[in-house]
Amino acid sequence: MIGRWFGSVSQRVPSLLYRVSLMMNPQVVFVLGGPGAGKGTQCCKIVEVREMERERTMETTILTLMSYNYTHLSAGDLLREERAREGSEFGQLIANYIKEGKIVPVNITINLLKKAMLETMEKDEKKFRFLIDGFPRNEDNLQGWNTVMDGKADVKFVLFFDCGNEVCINRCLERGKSSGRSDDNRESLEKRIQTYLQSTRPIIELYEKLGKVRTIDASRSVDEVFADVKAVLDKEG
Ligand code: UP5
Ligand code: MG
Repeated sequence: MIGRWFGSVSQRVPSLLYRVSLMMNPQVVFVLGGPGAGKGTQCCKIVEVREMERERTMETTILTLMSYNYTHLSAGDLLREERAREGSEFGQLIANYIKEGKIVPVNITINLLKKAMLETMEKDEKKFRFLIDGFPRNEDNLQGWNTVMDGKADVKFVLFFDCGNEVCINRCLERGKSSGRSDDNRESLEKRIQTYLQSTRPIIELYEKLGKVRTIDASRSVDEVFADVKAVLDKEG
């Protein structure tokens, strides 16, 4: 299906992995959780991880480098980039929605996500595994995904960072001292939490019923949370 997404790459001499990937849809993990639950932090760690396994033989030490080979796409980051893009017809709308903690209409978000996925795969055909961070956040998002991506990408599971509201708010307020984010203030955060509880939790519950949610207790330290994340990824592949 990747081949169906873009034609020009097929002109190159294909690697074995690329030839296999031609028969596969892009693989997607949705990463969900409240504002400040640590979605971005953990996704960065997943992308960065390079584990070194030592295998001692009689005379040599072989170092094996391993990585999960995911590309991190934060829907919020993509929207913030679009907000800042000169000439964007959606800049003001996105700014208003983010400040109010409301969910941007899906046609905007899905086009940004699809474009980012395509560009990633065009640059490197081996990159067809994506962590989609902060999406889908409501029914509208889910319908948009299903309409646009049906048959074009496979959702493997949902990584759910479960964290109490107060912890989430305090983390974002702390970050707000230096982040410059227009929504890292108490007023926006109260709204973001309400949106999360009313609109995003039902989406997580929906995936839960399908047996697709992997829940992580995200209230602990970054490293403790990441240990659980690794356990999930090692199991799921
Ligand atoms: N931190 C992280 N983990 C920690 C830990 N274990 N212990 C202690 N501190 C920890 O982390 C937040 C802060 O906490 C950081 O300072 C970090 O160091 C610390 P981060 O990893 O950034 O958390 P994250 O869950 O990513 O928080 P974020 O604020 O990004 O979550 P949101 O989901 O609210 O924000 P997002 O950028 O996804 O969306 C922003 C807005 O965009 C939305 O409110 C909405 O208006 C809009 N939007 C849409 O409309 N549609 C979309 O699809 C996506 C976004
Ligand atoms: Mg984030």
